Amino acid sequence: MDMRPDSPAAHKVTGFKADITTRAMALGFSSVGFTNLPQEWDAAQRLKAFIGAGYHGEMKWMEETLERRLHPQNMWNGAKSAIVLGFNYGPDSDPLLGLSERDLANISVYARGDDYHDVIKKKLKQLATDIVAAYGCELKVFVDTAPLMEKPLAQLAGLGWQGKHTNLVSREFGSWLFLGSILTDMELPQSLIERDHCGSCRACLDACPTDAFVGPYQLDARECLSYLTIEFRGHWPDRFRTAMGNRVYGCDDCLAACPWNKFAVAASEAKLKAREGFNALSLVELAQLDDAAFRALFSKSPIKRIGLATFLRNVHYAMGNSFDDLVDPDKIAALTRNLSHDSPVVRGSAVWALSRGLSAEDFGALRSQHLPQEDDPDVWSEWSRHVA
Ligand code: B12
Ligand code: SF4
Ligand code: SF4
Repeated sequence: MDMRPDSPAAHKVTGFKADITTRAMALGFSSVGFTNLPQEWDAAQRLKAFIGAGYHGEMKWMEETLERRLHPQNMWNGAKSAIVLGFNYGPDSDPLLGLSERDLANISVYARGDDYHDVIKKKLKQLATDIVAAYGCELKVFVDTAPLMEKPLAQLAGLGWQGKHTNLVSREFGSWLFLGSILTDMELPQSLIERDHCGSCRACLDACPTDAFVGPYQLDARECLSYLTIEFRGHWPDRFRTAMGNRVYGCDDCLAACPWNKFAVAASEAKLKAREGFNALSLVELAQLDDAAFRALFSKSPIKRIGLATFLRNVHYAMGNSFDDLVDPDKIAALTRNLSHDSPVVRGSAVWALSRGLSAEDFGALRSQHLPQEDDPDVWSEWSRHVA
């Protein structure tokens, strides 16, 4: 495309920025920025270091797609610029309020409504269709799941900066922006790049319940509750089980600690608002879900993606943290039933929770009943290490 300043294409492109912003806002996006694709960027070296240190844990897909992740043009050679979009999902009340309600499940803000991948992808595709119709360019749409480093790209496009908690912070929306990107073969004028406004603050680093930050701007995902509850399928080390409290899906503590949230506003997209009751789901009721009930309750929710067994594991660990002096017989009954579940991780987590809720005598009786039939070595050792 001829991009000299007086060429028709250049006029078209200048108009494009205003036009695309208007169209994006009409679809519900909260912020829009434009960036040329850099020749080289620090993000590539940092991603390599992150993977090299093993901080991605069991997210093998990050390793397998490393080459493509390193630069947006590795995804599409013809890409010249990116349009980066932010979508506000700000909570309508204090997101950490539910953490003291130990009998209830705390679900992170991003998962209290419909799956944002579906909501945003639909809007991005609509925007892309409009752009192609108006400008005849080529483009590709990405949200979250593609091997594209969305946070550094969003920073280049002026949407905010990567804070010490590693997420993009916006001066207008605080920590609560989902990101989506469109790569295009047009060369678009660069938006003003946002600088880092963290200063000497370290509120997010200090707020982390598992101490998952290696340092400012660096997260060891293996220690992050978001990774442990959503991405990791196995049994957890004990220290994370107790630190998780009642966070059964994702975690918001570092996001919520950010002082820039004072400018945040509640999400206006109805599909992203918390569903009725999702701020107060009972752990004991969740522990009784079977596959069909799980699918029905979390239909269209991102929670459905992790499957029943992983979800029950999280619920059991939270139940293990919920016992007080008055042991609830319904809890004990639900956990005891799940000792016969098909999934070893469900059985193992039920053993751990029961070890924290039952007297040594009652736990010992259950152990004598179940241990002889247990054929999974991890569940076996879970029983064995809680000997009275
Ligand atoms: C893998 C992943 C995760 C992993 C790893 C998180 C992480 N920080 O990387 C896990 C499962 C833990 C996770 C958790 C969450 N995620 Co996530 N995740 C991703 C994903 C798919 C890739 C991110 C990635 O490439 N990580 C690799 C590492 C290398 O990236 P990084 O931490 O950003 O590394 C940078 C910094 O460390 C920095 N850096 C390193 N050293 C230094 C030193 C200095 C001085 C400086 C300045 C910088 C610096 O440079 C690196 C490159 O930019 C993106 C979607 C995407 N395609 O980009 C979503 C994404 C980042 N996740 C998102 C969300 C919402 C979350 C959660 C909030 C969900 C929740 N409530 O539970 C948590 C937040 C946890 C946290 N504190 O990060 C959003 C974030 C939106 C935003 N405003 O930034 C994204 C962008 C998805 C989306 N499309 O909206 N996630
Ligand atoms: S999401 Fe939670 S566990 Fe993960 S880094 Fe932030 S505060 Fe720590
Ligand atoms: S809490 Fe402080 S250090 Fe963390 S991202 Fe926000 S401003 Fe930066």
